[in-house]
Amino acid sequence: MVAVGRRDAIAEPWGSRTPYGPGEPWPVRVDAHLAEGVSAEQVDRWVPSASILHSNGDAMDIAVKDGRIVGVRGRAHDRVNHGRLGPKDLFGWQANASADRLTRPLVRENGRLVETDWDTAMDRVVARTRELLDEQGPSAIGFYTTGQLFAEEYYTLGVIAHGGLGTNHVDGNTRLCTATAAAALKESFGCDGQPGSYADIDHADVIALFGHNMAETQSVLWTRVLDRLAGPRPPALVCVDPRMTPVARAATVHLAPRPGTNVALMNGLLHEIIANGWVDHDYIDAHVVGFDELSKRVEDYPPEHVAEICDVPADRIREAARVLGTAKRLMSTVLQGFYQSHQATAAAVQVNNLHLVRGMLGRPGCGLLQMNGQPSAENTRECGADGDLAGFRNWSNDAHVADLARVWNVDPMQIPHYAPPTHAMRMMRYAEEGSLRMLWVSATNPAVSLPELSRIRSVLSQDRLFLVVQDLFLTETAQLADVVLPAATWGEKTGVFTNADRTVHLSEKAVDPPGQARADLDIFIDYARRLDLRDKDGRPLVKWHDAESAFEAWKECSRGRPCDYTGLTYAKLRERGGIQWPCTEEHPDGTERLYADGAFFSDPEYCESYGRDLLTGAPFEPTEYKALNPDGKAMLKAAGFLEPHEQPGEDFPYVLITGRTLYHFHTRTKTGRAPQLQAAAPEVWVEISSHDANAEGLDEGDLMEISTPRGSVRARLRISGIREGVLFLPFHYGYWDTDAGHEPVRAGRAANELTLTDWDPASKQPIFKTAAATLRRVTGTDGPSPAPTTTASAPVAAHVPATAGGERADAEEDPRPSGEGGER
Ligand SMILES: Nc1nc2c(c(=O)[nH]1)N[C@H]1C(S)=C(S)[C@@H](COP(=O)(O)OP(=O)(O)OC[C@H]3O[C@@H](n4cnc5c(=O)[nH]c(N)nc54)[C@H](O)[C@@H]3O)O[C@H]1N2
Ligand SMILES: Nc1nc2c(c(=O)[nH]1)N[C@H]1C(S)=C(S)[C@@H](COP(=O)(O)OP(=O)(O)OC[C@H]3O[C@@H](n4cnc5c(=O)[nH]c(N)nc54)[C@H](O)[C@@H]3O)O[C@H]1N2
Ligand SMILES: [Mo]
Repeated sequence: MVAVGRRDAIAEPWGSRTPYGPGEPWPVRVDAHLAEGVSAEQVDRWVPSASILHSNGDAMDIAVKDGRIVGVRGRAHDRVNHGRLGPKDLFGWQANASADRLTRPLVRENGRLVETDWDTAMDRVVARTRELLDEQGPSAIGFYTTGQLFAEEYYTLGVIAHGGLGTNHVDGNTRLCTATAAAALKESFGCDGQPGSYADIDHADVIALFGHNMAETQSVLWTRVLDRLAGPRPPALVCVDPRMTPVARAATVHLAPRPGTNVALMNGLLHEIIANGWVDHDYIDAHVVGFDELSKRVEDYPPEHVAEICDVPADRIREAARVLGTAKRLMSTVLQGFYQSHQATAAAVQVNNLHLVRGMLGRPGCGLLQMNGQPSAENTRECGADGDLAGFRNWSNDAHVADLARVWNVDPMQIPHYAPPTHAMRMMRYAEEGSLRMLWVSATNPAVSLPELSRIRSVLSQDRLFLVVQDLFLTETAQLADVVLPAATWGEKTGVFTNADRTVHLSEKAVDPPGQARADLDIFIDYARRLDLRDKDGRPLVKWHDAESAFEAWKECSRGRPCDYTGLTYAKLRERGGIQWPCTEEHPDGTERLYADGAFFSDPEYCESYGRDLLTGAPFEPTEYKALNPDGKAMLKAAGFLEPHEQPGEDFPYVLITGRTLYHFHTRTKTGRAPQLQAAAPEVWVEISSHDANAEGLDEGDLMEISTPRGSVRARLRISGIREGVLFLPFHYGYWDTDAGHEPVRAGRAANELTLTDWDPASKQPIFKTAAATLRRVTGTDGPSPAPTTTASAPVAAHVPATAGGERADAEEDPRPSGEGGER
């Protein structure tokens, strides 16, 4: 019998190895952490859920004792994690019970936010909505939501905004996150939806990660990769990232390009693959259009030329191309190193092209994941809360609009489709200019997460903008609001959400929310009722009253569409754990891989989008699409490389990139309140290469000021394995310090003080990962910087103490496959 192990889950985030070979099932290992002094026997109930602090969808049971959450345990039999949990999964839940949760609505009186009751707060929101509808029409009102609510909530919000008010100004922070994933999938396959499956890791002989630090951002998925690497016949690993991430350290080939040159690099790889004939012509002939154009375009990108653009050795490009080109089962993932960098969609599409020219789709091991980041970003997109039409319907296809109008029982003209949905950055512009007068922000913290914060602060704090913020805490954004609505969160409400490989999990209410906090779904439904929104027969527009009835409504809307949920029920999800869409009567167990039969969702009458010009972003007309792709095949789309807009020069000699660390989630409203996580990465830092540190005479721990044309930030220096000429800042640290009980720290700490207002023309995703910057020393070092040592920020110097969590970070590892996973 195998022994139950324990680990310090901060010091050993990925835990111990359970090696396995190609085609074998990934062994179970059930991870758990319970509050100090609580044992598993003392737990009253285990409530099924999944992690909400990344897109991986790690299935877990929430431990409840005396009406409080006291810990979590991985679910052994769930397809996603086979029981494993990462550091944020294990410790993040503690934020729920934080003493500073919002417990009552707040309204602004004489410039100050004061507590009030729900009637007063909601009546203010409704009164302002009515005034604006009367005076200016629906375009005065915008909704800015998230990738962290549940599908039922997005669907309801989409119905209210599109079908009820009729505004086109609806978007999510998914615009900052996975707009490019959606855009790239639409370009290549005519529709959103991840083709691959996490189980492709079990079968692949080559795994390629493009701008994706999976070790830190989907830590359990990385555990799966590590277990393959530790087993017989391990896969080769290709990593494209300018930092020495844990992925880069484990890679067979690591390409560290100059930031913003992904398109050139991808074209170089495709050049080699096509030139060497590593191409599946039968697959292309049967299922793909556009090969001639692509071949011609990449002719201009021989390795020597690409080596110059990207500053990567030509031979390493050849080596990577050989690994990718000769793979028998290639799995690829793409994330923010592509999506938030220059030419985002054009670059991400080249990864799709790689899979299409090699015929690597729809078979075990041939997974393609244009990853999501947030736990429910897929739902924001499929339910239409990012402005797209619900059910991946096509806003420029009148038949799709009419069909949605039928589902909602409204007039098709009620649903705005005169222009592409307004993207978040455009909404900010409209607010700045004064045409947008009310903005309802739910579950996102734009005063920290949007680029160029000095501008965002001034937009959001204008008197003429009526700002509603729905959150758990009095965040930097909530501080600027006219009305603050206290929300319930994960563990306190019920709903489904869908991870990056289309796995749907049910997350059930385990405990009551604090004070008067309410589920986001209840808040949206209440708004619709108070506004008295009606369908065309005079019946209430929103016909559901709780999570399960909302889910049933969403299922009907998804019927017949690619993201078909009609085969799912709460009862089935409760019994079985995660199931992948499409799930229908015909496919009751869900669908592991899309496009297994080479049939795509790209038929002109069915597709979600007619695509865009990758360089200008101009939407294509239906006629252009039909001419290009009359038979609904997959589409290869070529793109030339363009130089990034903001280049380093004399005054700003470095390229600044921003991103994440393993222990924190975004603006830290949750992880900053979990003691183990906060202690592991307590303060902001800046990374530099040892070459640049030596050249500038800088030491580990020096206090630096980093500046761009937009502003400056102070941070302690970490000398790391990052490439020369590049600086990295984590974007987690806003200007309110959770540790210090919400006393304002200082404005100059958030990475987004420095980033620029610029976005990808096709996906409209802001560019967080290329800006020109400079730095100067403010004071010398009095010890190492606070950056973790276990991650991409690992120090070059030997004297930095290793990051560890101690006793309070103790987690159990139970390798018995029969370990209670809470199901079956
Ligand atoms: N621990 C943790 N996990 C998370 C989150 C979190 O906040 N914390 N957030 C979740 C969310 S919403 C998201 S979107 C994902 C994001 O997950 P990732 O995309 O993996 O995370 P990032 O750190 O934003 O960026 C990944 C890498 O891009 C590299 N990069 C920067 N510029 C370039 C470039 O021009 N080219 C290339 N090739 N690479 C570049 C950076 O060096 C960085 O290592 O993580 C999810 N998981
Ligand atoms: N410089 C830079 N900026 C970036 C990025 C980067 O890499 N670099 N990454 C971008 C990306 S990919 C993302 S996803 C964004 C993330 O940016 P944000 O969305 O702004 O970050 P979060 O801290 O996750 O904010 C979520 C908010 O929702 C609240 N919340 C949590 N659960 C609930 C709930 O159930 N209901 C309600 N009503 N509220 C809830 C939390 O308290 C928190 O305030 O940042 C983007 N900004
Ligand atoms: Mo994200």
